[in-house]
Amino acid sequence: MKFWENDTIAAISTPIGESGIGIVRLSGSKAIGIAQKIFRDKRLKKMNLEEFPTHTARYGLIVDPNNEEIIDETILILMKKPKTYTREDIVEFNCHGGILLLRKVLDTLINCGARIAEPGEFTKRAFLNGRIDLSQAEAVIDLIQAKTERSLKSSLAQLEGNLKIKVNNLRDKLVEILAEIEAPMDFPDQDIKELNIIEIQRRVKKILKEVTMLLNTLDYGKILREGINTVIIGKANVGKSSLFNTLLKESRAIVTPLPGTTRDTIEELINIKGIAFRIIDTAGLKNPENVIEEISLKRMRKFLDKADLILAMFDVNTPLSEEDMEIIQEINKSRERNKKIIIIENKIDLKERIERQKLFELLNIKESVKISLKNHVGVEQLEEELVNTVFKGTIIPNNGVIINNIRQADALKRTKKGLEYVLDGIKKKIPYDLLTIDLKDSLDSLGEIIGESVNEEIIDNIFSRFCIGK
Ligand SMILES: Nc1nc2c(ncn2[C@@H]2O[C@H](COP(=O)(O)OP(=O)(O)OP(=O)(O)O)[C@@H](O)[C@H]2O)c(=O)[nH]1
Ligand SMILES: [Mg+2]
Repeated sequence: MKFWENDTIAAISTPIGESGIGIVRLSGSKAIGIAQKIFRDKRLKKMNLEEFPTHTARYGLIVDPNNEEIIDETILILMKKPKTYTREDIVEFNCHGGILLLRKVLDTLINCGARIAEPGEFTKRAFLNGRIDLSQAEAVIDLIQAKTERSLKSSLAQLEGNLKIKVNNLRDKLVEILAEIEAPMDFPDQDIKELNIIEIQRRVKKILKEVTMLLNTLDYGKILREGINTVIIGKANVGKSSLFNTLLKESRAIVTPLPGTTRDTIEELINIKGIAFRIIDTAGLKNPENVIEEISLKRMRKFLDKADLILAMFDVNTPLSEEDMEIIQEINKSRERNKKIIIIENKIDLKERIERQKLFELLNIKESVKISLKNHVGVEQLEEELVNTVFKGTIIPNNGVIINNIRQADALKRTKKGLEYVLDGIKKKIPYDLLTIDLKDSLDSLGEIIGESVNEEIIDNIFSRFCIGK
C-alpha cells in the first residue's frame, strides 16, 4: 500500500473570486464516503453515491451533516477510479462561485475527514499513481500558464506524451546495447556471438546525435514558454509609443507630437503570430546632458540589459542627432552581447532627411525595416521580421518533440556526457564492463526526464510550482 492511500485530499479548484460556478474537488480512497456525508437530494434525503454509475452528474444539495443545514445547491460529478485524473476516486462539487461559500464547502469536507490538498497534489498523485510521467506533469503547469496558441499546442503535445515516447525510445535503444555488451559477460559459457564493437560505436553515435538534437530544442521551448523580452528604444518623438500601440492593436501608450511624452515605461504581453512578446515602451532619449535625461539613459541601459530583442527606431524625417548617436552606441554594445536587434526607420511618409548611409555604416548593417506608422505601411513585414529574428539560430524541431525546461536539459546534458565517455572509452579500447557504467549513467539521466529515476526533493520542487486545486 502506498503511503497516501488512506489520505483523501480536497481543494477549491477554480480561481478565488466571484464567479458563476466554483468547483470543490475531492480525491482519494474516502472521496465517495466523505462526499456522501454532505450530499442530499432535493428533498434532503441521503443518497448512496456508491450506487451511482461512474462519470455521471447529479443535482442535489450540500449540507452540514452536524445540523443538516443547507450550504448550497450543487451538481455533483462522480468519477470512480481508475479512469480519473488522479487514478483515485474523485468527486467534484459544482457550486455557486462565491469564495465564502466555497470555503464553507471545503471546511465541511475537512470536518468530514478530508485533508486540504497541497499545490499540485492532484497532479502529483496522477504522477505517483503512474497515469502520467514527470514531463507530462510539467506540461500541465505549462498548459495552465500558456499565453499563446503556439505554447498551448506545444504543452498539449508534451501532455500527450510526445517527449515521453521519444525518451523511452532512446532508453530502449540504450538498454539493447547494454544487454549486448553484458550478455557475453553474464553467460560466458554459452555460445553468444562476439561483440561487434564497431556496430555498438555506430549505434551510440546515432543516439548521441538524437540526444544533442533534443537538447538543442531548449531555446525553442523557452521562447514558446516564456516569450521574448522586447524593448523599444529611440530618441524622443521617433514613434516608439505609436509602434507599441500598433503592435498591441490598441491605444495603450500616450502618443503626442511633443517630444518626451512617455515618462514611465509601459509593458504589455503582445501576441504576434503565436509568439508572446513582452514589449516595453521606454521614454525617448533627448539631450543627454540634462540631469533627468542622464537618468533616462541609465534606465534605458537597464532595459537593454534585460532584453532578448531590441527594436531600435530612427526617424527618417530628421538628420542623425546626438541622441541617435547614443542609441547607435548602445545598439553596438548590445550586439556584442548577442542581443537580437531590429533597426527600424519610421515616418517614411515624410521627407527623408536621415543620413542613411552613415547610419548603416555606424551600425554595420545592410538593411533596415522601413515603416510609416501613420499610414500603417510596413507593419506586416515588421511583424514577420520580429518572428524571424527571434527564431534565427534556433532549432525548430520538425517532429514537435521539444524539451521545456532546465531540469530536462540538465538531465539530457548528463546523458550526452555519458555517451561521449562511452565513445571515448571505445576509442581507448577500455574493458567492456567499464563501458557499461557510463551507459547506465546515461540511461539513468534519461530516466530523470520522465521521472523514472528522480529523488523526492525534485518531485516536490516541481509540484510546488502548481496552483492549489490542480
Ligand atoms: N508623419 C508621421 N508621424 C508619425 C509616425 N509615427 C509616429 N508619428 C507621430 O510622431 C509623434 C510622436 O510619436 P510617439 O509615438 O509619441 O513617439 P515616442 O517615440 O513615443 O515619443 P516619446 O515618448 O516622446 O519619446 C506623434 O505625433 C505621432 O503621431 C509616422 O510614421 N509618420
Ligand atoms: Mg512615447
